[in-house]
Amino acid sequence: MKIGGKGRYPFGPLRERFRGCMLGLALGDALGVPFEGRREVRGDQVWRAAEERPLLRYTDDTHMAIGVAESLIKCGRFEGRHMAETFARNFKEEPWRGYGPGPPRVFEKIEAGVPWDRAAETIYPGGSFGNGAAMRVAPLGLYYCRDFKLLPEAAAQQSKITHTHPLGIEGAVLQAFAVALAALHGPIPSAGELLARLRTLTGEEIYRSKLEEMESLLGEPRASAVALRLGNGIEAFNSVPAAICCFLRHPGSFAEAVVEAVSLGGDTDTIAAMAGAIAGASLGVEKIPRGWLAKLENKDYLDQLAVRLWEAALKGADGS
Ligand code: AR6
Ligand code: MG
Repeated sequence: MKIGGKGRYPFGPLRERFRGCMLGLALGDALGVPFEGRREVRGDQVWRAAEERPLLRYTDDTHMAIGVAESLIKCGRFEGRHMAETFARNFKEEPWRGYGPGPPRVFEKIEAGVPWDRAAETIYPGGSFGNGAAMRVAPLGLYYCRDFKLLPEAAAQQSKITHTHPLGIEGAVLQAFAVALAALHGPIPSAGELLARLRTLTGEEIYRSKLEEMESLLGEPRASAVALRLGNGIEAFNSVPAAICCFLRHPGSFAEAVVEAVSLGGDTDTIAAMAGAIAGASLGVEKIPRGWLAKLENKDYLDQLAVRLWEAALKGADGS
């Protein structure tokens, strides 16, 4: 089947892939967070930490993805003001989730009445290029997975609530597309085809060159080469390519993709959240280790959100 082409709409499995994506994002986030800021992490350390921790608690990555899903379900489409207010309200309820420095300042402005598409402009010169818009975008990639015309614009607009720098926006668009393609096609037919499809979306040289570089990393035995050549930092251009690469290096194993994402070090929770969202969307919830899922904080709510998002996406697709 051609990646990105018009194809069948596999109703049953698609629901399981929506669930895999939401739960996979949260698990990647939770598994990565104990290692945030480390230079490199061994895979066995990640497995052991997952086993020893009684509760796998997530951070702002998942908390904001919840806001994206809640708003899409409620509105039946992307509505900037509603999503921005949802983010601000959720932040007020749980400000301790580990948010980056920029978003709380944006939420304050939104609460003070600044329009949702203006509030983030002045937080950083040129806008933020942090990975905060990419880390949360997966539910939107799911929701618009059949609509490749609306998807890039919706992904860019949701980014602008907090991240207006072109590099922050393009990272979110690429992550949304990777999730959408994974959800639509399930197990990917070919990494090269997926990368070629993503390359058509790039306007920024840094993403184009990193997507090109990725092909040569697929057979590379050392994970450390991924961090070295694609980056592992908080900037969108230093984390979105790394997350996509971890998925492509382990397209058949959710656990291996996520463990490798954590092992890169750096912004471990966010790279693993993004890799987990893509891997979960591709492989479905049944390929996520049960022992991890059983310990995930708020698992039932995340699962319900995924199913409601799937129902809302179907409704939209039918035009009803
Ligand atoms: N110039 C210089 N540095 C920048 C710029 C810029 N224009 N934009 C961003 N940065 P922020 P986020 C750097 O505050 O993207 C949580 O831990 C700057 O160092 O917009 O939502 C999550 O788990 C700034 O502090 O927040 C993610 O890991 C940083 O990028 C992360 O935070 C983050 O940008 C998401 O953060
Ligand atoms: Mg992070």
